[in-house]
Amino acid sequence: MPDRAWSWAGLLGIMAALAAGCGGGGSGGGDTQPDPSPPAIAKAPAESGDAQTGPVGQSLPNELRVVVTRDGAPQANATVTWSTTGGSLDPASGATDAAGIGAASWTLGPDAGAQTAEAAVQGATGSPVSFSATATSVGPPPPPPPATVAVTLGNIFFQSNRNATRNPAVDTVAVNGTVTWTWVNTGATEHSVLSTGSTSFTSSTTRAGDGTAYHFQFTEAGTYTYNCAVHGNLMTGRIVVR
Ligand SMILES: [Cu+2]
Repeated sequence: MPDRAWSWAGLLGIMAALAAGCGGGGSGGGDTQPDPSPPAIAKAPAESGDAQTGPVGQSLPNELRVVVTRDGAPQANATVTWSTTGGSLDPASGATDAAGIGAASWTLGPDAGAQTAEAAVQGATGSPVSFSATATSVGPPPPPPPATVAVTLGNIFFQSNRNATRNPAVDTVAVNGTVTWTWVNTGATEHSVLSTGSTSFTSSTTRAGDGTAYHFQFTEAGTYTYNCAVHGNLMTGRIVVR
């Protein structure tokens, strides 16, 4: 990376020049210049990123921002060191821009509650600047939908075996999961599972017979509605695949 190498060389040069300047001022003879004022660091006046709230272990939406000045003027290329008791800051150390702004992205640590981060500039008035954030705990992820779902087909209804919803019977199944409709106490009455939605699946034939079953594997996420070819919207159901 030639760019990076050049930039490090430049930084070292600036640091060497500063060191030489200090030494010269101290040991020099007659015409001493007044010591330069120390730099000052403070939270950026706008959008400092202080007091954000976010889930533990995740990056806060806004960067933390400080402004470094000297005698009231923005100081570019000041090295800001970022630290936190939990989590991480990116970058751990960075230079201020032309407006004197230094910024870092804060990924919160694993513990819920108040967390703090600091920005420091060596020798600067007001250093370190302290930021706070509130980390919220993350609940367990919702359980995945089941891989198999059973629906009872009766006279004259569809009913979810899982949650007892009926006309419509509403079920959720995992992608690649299988739904089984079983004819229960239907006697000689014919029924079917007829796909009716714009996202469709393969309908069953129209048939009678207790214990008859129809299976369909849903390989694509979506919402699938159905009714019965014989009884229409007198018996309905819906399958959500996700
Ligand atoms: Cu029917």
